[in-house]
Amino acid sequence: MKQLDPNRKIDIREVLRDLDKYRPKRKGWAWRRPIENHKVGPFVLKDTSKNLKNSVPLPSAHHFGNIDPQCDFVITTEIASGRFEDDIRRMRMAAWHGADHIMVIRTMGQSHFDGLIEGTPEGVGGIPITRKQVRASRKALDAIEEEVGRPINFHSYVSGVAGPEIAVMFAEEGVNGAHQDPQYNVLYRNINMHRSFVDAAEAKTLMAHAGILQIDGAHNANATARQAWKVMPELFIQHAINAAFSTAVGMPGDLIALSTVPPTAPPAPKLWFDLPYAIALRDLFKGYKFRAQQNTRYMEADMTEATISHVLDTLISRMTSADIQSTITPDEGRNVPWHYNNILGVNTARQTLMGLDGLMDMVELKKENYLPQKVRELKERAVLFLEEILEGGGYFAAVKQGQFVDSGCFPERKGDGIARDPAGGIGVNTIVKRKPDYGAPVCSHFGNNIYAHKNKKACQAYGGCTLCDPSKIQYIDELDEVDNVHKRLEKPLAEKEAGWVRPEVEWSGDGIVCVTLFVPEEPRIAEAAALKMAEKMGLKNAEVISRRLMHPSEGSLFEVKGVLDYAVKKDELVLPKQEESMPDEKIDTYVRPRNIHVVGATVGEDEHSAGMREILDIKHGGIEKYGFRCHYLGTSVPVSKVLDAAQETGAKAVLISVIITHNDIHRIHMKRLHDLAVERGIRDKVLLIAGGTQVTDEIAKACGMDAGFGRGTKGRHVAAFIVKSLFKN
Ligand code: Z97
Repeated sequence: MKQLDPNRKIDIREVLRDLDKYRPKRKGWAWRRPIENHKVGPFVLKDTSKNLKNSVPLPSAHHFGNIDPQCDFVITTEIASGRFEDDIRRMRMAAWHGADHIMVIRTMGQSHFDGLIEGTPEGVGGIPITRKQVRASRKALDAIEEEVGRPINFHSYVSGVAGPEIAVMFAEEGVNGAHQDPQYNVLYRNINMHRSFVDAAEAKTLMAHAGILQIDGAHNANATARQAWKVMPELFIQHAINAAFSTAVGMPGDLIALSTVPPTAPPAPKLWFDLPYAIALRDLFKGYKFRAQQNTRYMEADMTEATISHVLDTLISRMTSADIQSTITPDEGRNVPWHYNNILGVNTARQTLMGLDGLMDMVELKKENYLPQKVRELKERAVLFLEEILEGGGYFAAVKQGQFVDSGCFPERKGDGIARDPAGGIGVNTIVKRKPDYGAPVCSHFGNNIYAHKNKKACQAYGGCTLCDPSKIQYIDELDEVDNVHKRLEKPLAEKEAGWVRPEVEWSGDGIVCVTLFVPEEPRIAEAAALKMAEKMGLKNAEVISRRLMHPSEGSLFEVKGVLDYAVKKDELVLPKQEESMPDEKIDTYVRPRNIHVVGATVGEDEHSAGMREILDIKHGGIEKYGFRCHYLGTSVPVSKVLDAAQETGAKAVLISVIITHNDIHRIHMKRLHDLAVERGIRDKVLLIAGGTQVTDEIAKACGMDAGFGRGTKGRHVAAFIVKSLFKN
C-alpha cells in the first residue's frame, strides 16, 4: 500500500487490491515507550511518550506552540459501525487524535457461531469478524501507523464458541489484542462451561505464541449488575480465575490484562468507592497489565455527563496506574456511537492525562484511615468469596448456584445472580476426548501433539503450518453476491466521483445530522415541538436522542437526530478567498519607517478587552511589534470617541472589537462607525476594521467595514491586511 498522504482520503479500493496476498507488517502487542522529563515546547513533562509525526493537537494547543504531547498510557477507541470500510476511516481519524488501540466490536451473535465467517457482510452493532475484514483493517492500520509514527494495536474478540479457530486466524493475520475469558462465555452467552474452558486453553496458547495481549471479561459484571459497586468482591475472583488459568496455560504475565472499570458515577460519591477498589486491584494483581475502561453502566444520553464521569475515571487511572486507558464514545448511552464521538472519547482521555501530567510527583495516597481500611475490606470480602467457592465444590458449582453477578455485596446475597447449568448451554456435549495420536494443525497448541518434537517446530513433520508459512493460508473472498463491500461501495464511490458530499456520522454519506434545540415549554409539549421543528427543517426520521430538563416549566434542551437527504456539489460551492500570508519581514519593512498610527477600542457597552489586546499588544504578538503606533482606548468606548481619536492622531486604521452580539448590536456598531466616518468626510482616509468571535469578513463588509476578522485571528493577519490596503492606495 502506498504511503498515505494527509491531504487525501484513504483509498478503500487500494486497501482491497491484492488482499489475498497481503501479510501484516508486524505481529504482537506494542506498548508506548515512556520518556521521563520529556521537553515538549515550553514544558518539561513527566508522564509522556514519543510525539507523533502527524496528529491533530488538542483545541487549546495553539496557545502553546501547537504542541501535542502524548501520554504514557495506550489509548483505546471502540469501533462499532457495522461496515469495516467505514471503520477504517474512523481508525485513521482516531489515530490522528492519539488512539493506538483500535478495538473492533463484533456483530450481534457472532459468539454463537461455531466456526469462521468469511467475506465482508454488514453487521449489527459491530462487524462480522472475518479474515477479509481483519486483513483489510490491518493493512489500512499498517499504513496509518506509518502516517502517525506510532504502532497501532488492532483488537477484537476471541471468546465465543469458535474461540480457537478465531485465535488461529488472529495469529495468522497480525491481530494484536483480543478479549479472551471463558467466564464471559458462561455467564453472558450461556455457552457450556466445560467446552468454554477446554477451548480457552487452546485459544490462550495461540494468543500467547502470537504475542496477542489478552483482556479479560470482568468489566461485563460492572455493566450488567443492578448496582455495579456491589459486585466489587466478585470482580477480584473473575480476574483471578482468568489470570490463573491463563498463567497455567503458559501465557506470560505481560500479555494478561485485567479489564477494570471504576464501578460508580456521580451523583454517587465516586472516588469513595472507585479509588479503594482500584488500589486493591493493583495490590492483588501486581505483575499483570491493567486496562482501565470507562464506566458505561451509568451513562445517560447526556454527552457532558458521560464526559465528566470519564474524566474522573481517568483521574483514578492516573492516581493508581493503568497500562491502557480504554475509551468508549460518550454517546453510547444514546446507542448512536458516531465516528466523531470516538474522537471526543479519545480526546477526553488525552486532554485529561496531559492535564494530570506529573500529578503523582506531587500528591500521595493516604496510608491511614478510610482508604487503606476500605482496600483491606475489599480484599477480605474477595478472599472469603474465593474460600466459599472452594468449599462449595469449585467454580462450576458456584456458577450453578448463581453466585456471580448477584446484587448483594459479598457476603451479602440477594439471590438474583446469573445461574448456569454445567450440563447445559450452547455447545453442550461437544467435547471429544483427544486420541493419543492426535496431531495439531498448527504449531501453537495446548496439550498432546504427535508432531511435537523437542528442538524442532512441530509443523516440520508435515512441511509447515499456516502460522510458520503464511503462503498456506486459505484466503476466502466474498461468498454473498449482495451483502459485500463491493456492493456497498457502489453508491458512495459513484457520488464521490461525481463530486457530491453529504453529511455523515457512521457510514459514508448516511446523511445523518444532529440539531440542538431549546424549547421554552414544559417537557412533554417541548419534546413534541422539538420534533415538529426538526421535521420543518427537512430532517427525515427525526428522533430525540437526548433531553435535558432546564426547568419544569421554563423549558428543556433537546438533541434531535435525523436524515438530511441532500448532497452538495463540491465544484458549485463558492469558497471564501484564502488570504495569502505575508512574511513578517515584509510587513515590518513597510510599517516601521512610516510611522503609521492605529486606533483600537472595544465599542458600545462591551467590557471584553482580551481580543483587542491580543491584536495590538506587543506582548501577545500583536501588531505593535511591526512598528505600528497603537492607541488603545479601552472598553465600552462610544463610536464617536473612536473617530475623534483617529482624527486627532491621523490614524490610517481604526480597529473595533465587537464581542457582544445580542440583538445584533455588533452589526449596529459597525454600521454606526461607517456612517459617522462618512458624515465626517473621513471615510476614504481611514481603514475601518472590526473583529469579534461572531464577526466574519462578509458580515463586516455588509456593515460598511473594510474587513472583518473572526475567531483565531492573529495580529499578523490584521497587519497584513492594513499593509496590503495601504500599498494599493
Ligand atoms: C469492552 N466496552 O471494552 P460477543 N469476550 C469478552 C467480552 O467482554 C465481549 C465479547 C467477548 C466493552 C465492549 C463488550 N464485551 C464490548 C470478554 C464483549 C464479545 O461477540 O458480543 O458475544 O462477544 O470490552
